Amino acid sequence: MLIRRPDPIKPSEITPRSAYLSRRQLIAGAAAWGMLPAGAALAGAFPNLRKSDYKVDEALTSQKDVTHYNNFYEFGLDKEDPSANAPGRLKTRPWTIEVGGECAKPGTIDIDSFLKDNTIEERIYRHRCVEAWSMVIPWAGVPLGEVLKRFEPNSNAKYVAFETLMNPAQMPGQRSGEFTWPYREGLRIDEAMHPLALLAVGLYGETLPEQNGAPIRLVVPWKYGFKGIKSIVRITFTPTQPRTLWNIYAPREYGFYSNVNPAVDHPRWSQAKEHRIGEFGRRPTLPFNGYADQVASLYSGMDLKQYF
Ligand SMILES: Nc1nc2c(c(=O)[nH]1)N[C@H]1C(S)=C(S)[C@@H](COP(=O)(O)O)O[C@H]1N2
Ligand SMILES: [Mo]
Repeated sequence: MLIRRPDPIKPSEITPRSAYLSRRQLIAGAAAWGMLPAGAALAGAFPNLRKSDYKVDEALTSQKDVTHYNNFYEFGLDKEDPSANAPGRLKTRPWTIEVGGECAKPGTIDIDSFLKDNTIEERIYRHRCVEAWSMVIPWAGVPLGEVLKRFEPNSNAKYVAFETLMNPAQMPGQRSGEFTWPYREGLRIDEAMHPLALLAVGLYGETLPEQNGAPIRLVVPWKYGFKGIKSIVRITFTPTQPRTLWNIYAPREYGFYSNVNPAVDHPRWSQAKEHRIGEFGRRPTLPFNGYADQVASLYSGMDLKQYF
């Protein structure tokens, strides 16, 4: 994120939604007919995946780009590093999230029970990185607020803090002292409870690849991509605004709110336009990444230049 290099723009094909859906249905159908060994072939599928009304009428970014053009600094600084380094290194089982802090029922989320016990929704969201590139991604996940409510946050819970796994043996990037590890992020409690905020466990109908934050990560589509913390192991309800990795590293460049805002430039580059990966040229960036109708009221009365 901090290092600006020219975009390696590859002419990438767009996978039409119909193509990947039919592929998934083919796999499911084949498995149902006993033509595939149970388990393995279906390990990535969600038998309970439910289509949702959360979608955008824009071409999906190809599955190849979504899974090979990533930011996950625990596995290297280049866009190709996470797909090269995370699979095989990041151990995603067993996996739990510890939930605590200002709540009546602190507890643990076990990823396998979570996948069984929740309805997994497909949601097609715009994804706008602070570096001025963007994608359209079909996520699979569960609304964050529904999950948080089960732990009964109390009236001191003004914010929610998130942490990524801390494990330098699995995550070579954490051996560098450049950043304050583990990766940390946070939301105001009303942002966390907003129905658009998603805990994602998959994309393109398949289990989340390691490089995209397996087994469970945050997606907040009206904010810059770095708010979407990957491979979460801890969620804490807090009375005060949590520190975040990027805000600690460069507070002038990365604020706590980080709402997508074409009118507030990054100190080193414009945020007015974005490069949609797989397309030529640049398209204008929309306020709140196109979700203003749903979320602008969360910030009424706030000076968004000050609270960037
Ligand atoms: N733990 C962790 N989470 C992270 C990051 C990271 O380096 N480490 N990068 C962030 C940034 S800058 C972006 S743009 C998104 C990228 O998500 P994607 O690779 O699935 O597109 O993840 C965010 N979450
Ligand atoms: Mo990003």
